[in-house]
Amino acid sequence: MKTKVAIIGSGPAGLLLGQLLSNAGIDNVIIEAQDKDYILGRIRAGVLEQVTTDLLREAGAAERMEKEGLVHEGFNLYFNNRCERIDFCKLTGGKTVTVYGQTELTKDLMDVREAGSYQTIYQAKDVELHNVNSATPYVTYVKDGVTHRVECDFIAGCDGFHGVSRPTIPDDIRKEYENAYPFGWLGILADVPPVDEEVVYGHHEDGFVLCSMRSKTRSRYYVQVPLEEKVEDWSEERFWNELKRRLPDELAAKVVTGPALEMSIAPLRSFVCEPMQYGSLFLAGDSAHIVPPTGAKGLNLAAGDAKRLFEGFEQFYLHDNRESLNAYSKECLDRVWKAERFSWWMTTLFHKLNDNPFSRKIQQAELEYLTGSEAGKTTIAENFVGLD
Ligand code: FAS
Ligand code: PHB
Repeated sequence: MKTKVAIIGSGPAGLLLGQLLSNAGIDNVIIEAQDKDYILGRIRAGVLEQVTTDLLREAGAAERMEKEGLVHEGFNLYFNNRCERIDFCKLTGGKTVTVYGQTELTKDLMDVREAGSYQTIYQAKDVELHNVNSATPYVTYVKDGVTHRVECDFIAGCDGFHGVSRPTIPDDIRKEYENAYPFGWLGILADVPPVDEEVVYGHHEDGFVLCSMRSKTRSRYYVQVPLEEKVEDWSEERFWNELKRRLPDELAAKVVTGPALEMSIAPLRSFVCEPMQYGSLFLAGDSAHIVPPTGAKGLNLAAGDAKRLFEGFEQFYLHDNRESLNAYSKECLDRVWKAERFSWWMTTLFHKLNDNPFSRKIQQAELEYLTGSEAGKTTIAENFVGLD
């Protein structure tokens, strides 16, 4: 098989890039290790920045998001037994976020791709990238016991943190930056009405708590747990009791409990790979960077990479200009590191970091200062909705 751009991975980064390329008539194929159901079964992000919703519209995949997505103008911070609302719409001159599950976004993009003529190869095993530092790279994979070869001009590594693309950049070229956190997020998805109309971030002496949603009838909650916790040790009842214990009384009283559609523990990690490109290989999304979900940035960073990489391919194929592709990594990393900072900062602000009482007093003082200052609230707001 021959194509212009071989995309590894059918998550948000790969699907968004694939749709933008397809709409511009630039030939591409997506090579994905799993099947559709597996991908759609992963419960992940929920908050979309305007850059992501605009990109969904540009890709022609925004119809359901427009109907079902919940536009939010603010969110709430609970600490020291009080609530502070951050009106990020007012503080950023009108910017909003949209609550719409990554699962739904992924499904919408898969549906649009299937309606078009560009191919996704699912359950591709033993994917390997070859000759990436040349003008004639190619990809091999095994499907149904047969080895296939895809000749291409470029490879887009959209295969997530555990994919094969990033390690294809030679060790002496690739520099990785990492910060691991000694805790994770235990999440539950349940068909119960959300406790509040907006997202709630809670700072409690026993750990972080997050109240989010997927619709007005489906809620997504998280509690911070030690890294060694096992999800099988958490019954639904234990989860609901711990969630309510960490919320202020007036909010806990409003929690509607119910059976879990899904429960899982996600580890928290900050990670950046530099550079995000090597020869004809370009990394986009989690293959290049990971943020702790406290800043709701992961999916949005992936969308930003897909948009910027598409612009590079568009310049190359439609205007015979390689400069934009050459600048991809530098321009993405500037945006990525600012999102890494905000995600790290929100994580250190809201989570129980250690047993030292001093740490908690500092966190409380910082939250008091930030929410008592127009400048403090503005910095939270402009980062949460996404920097220009
Ligand atoms: P993805 O990981 O989504 O997609 C990569 C794709 O590549 C997958 O389909 C995978 O099967 C495929 N693949 C992997 N290896 C391959 C190979 N060798 N060959 C072919 N295909 C291969 N972000 C938020 O903003 N908020 C959250 O609450 C949040 N929660 C998360 C919870 C978890 C458990 C995880 C892991 C991530 C979470 N994220 C969250 C971040 C998440 O939303 C990512 O940022 C987002 O999925 C990034 O999309 P992609 O870069 O497309 O990577
Ligand atoms: C979610 O709805 O899953 C969500 C919301 C905000 C975050 C992370 C996850 O910071």
